[in-house]
Amino acid sequence: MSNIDLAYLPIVGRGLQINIICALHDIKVNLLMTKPMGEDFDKNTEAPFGTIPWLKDHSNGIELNDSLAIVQYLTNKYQGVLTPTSTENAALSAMYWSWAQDYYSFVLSPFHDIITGHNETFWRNLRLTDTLAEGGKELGVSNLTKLHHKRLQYLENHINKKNLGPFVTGEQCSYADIFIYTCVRTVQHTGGFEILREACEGDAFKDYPSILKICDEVEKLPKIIEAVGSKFKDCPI
Ligand SMILES: N[C@@H](CCC(=O)N[C@@H](CS)C(=O)NCC(=O)O)C(=O)O
Repeated sequence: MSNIDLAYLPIVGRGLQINIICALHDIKVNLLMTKPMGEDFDKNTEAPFGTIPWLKDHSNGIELNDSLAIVQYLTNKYQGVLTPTSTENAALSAMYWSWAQDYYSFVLSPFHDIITGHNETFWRNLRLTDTLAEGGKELGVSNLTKLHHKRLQYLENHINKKNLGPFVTGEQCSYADIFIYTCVRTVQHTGGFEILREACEGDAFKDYPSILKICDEVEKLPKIIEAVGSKFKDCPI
C-alpha cells in the first residue's frame, strides 16, 4: 500500500498529468475519488481550500492542495526524468506549467461548465456566467473559442521565436510539457470537448503545429501510453 494519497475526480482535468508524473517517477499513489463523483474523499470538508487535486504524503505528513505545489513536491522529493536540472530550468518549468494552468482555468474549465451544465456560484462566474447571461451558450462558446485561439497563438509564436524543442524547456521533458500534452489531448479526444472541436471546424489545433509537435514528443516517452491508457477516450472532459 502506498504512503501517498491523491484525491481527484474520474476526469482528465488537473489529475491525469499528476498520475503521469507519478508513473514516470515510479511513485505509487493511492487514488481517492472525491464527492460528488466518488465516495473516498470529500473535497469540501477534507481539503483545506475545498479544491482538488489534494495530496497527503503519510511518510512526512505533508498535505498539499494545489496542483503546481504537488508536482513540484513530487518531482523534487522523488527524483526522476522530470526533476528540473537547474534553478533556471525549474523557473521555466513553473512558467510553462502556468501557461497551461491559465489555459485550463480560463478556457477549459469554463467549457466544463457549459458541457456539464454547471451554473452554481463558482470561481469563474464573473467571466463565464456574465457572458452566458447576456448571450447564452452560443456566445459563451464563441467567446471561449476566441480565447482558446488567442492563448494558443501566444505559446505557438513563443516556441517558434525561441526555437524551443523538443520540449518547452529544451532537451529534457518537464512537468509543464505533460500538462500541455494533457490539455491538448483532452480537447482533441474527450467526448465533452466535441463542442470546441466543432467550433474550430473539426481541428482545434491546426494552426499550432509546434505545440502539437511537443505533444507528440511527450507521447514517445516510455510509460506515457501505459499511464494514459484509454482515458482521453473514456473521460467526458
Ligand atoms: N489552483 C488550484 C485550482 C484547483 C481547482 O480549481 N480545482 C477544481 C477541479 S480541476 C476544483 O476543485 N473545483 C471544484 C471546486 O472548486 O469546488 C490547482 O491547480 O490545484
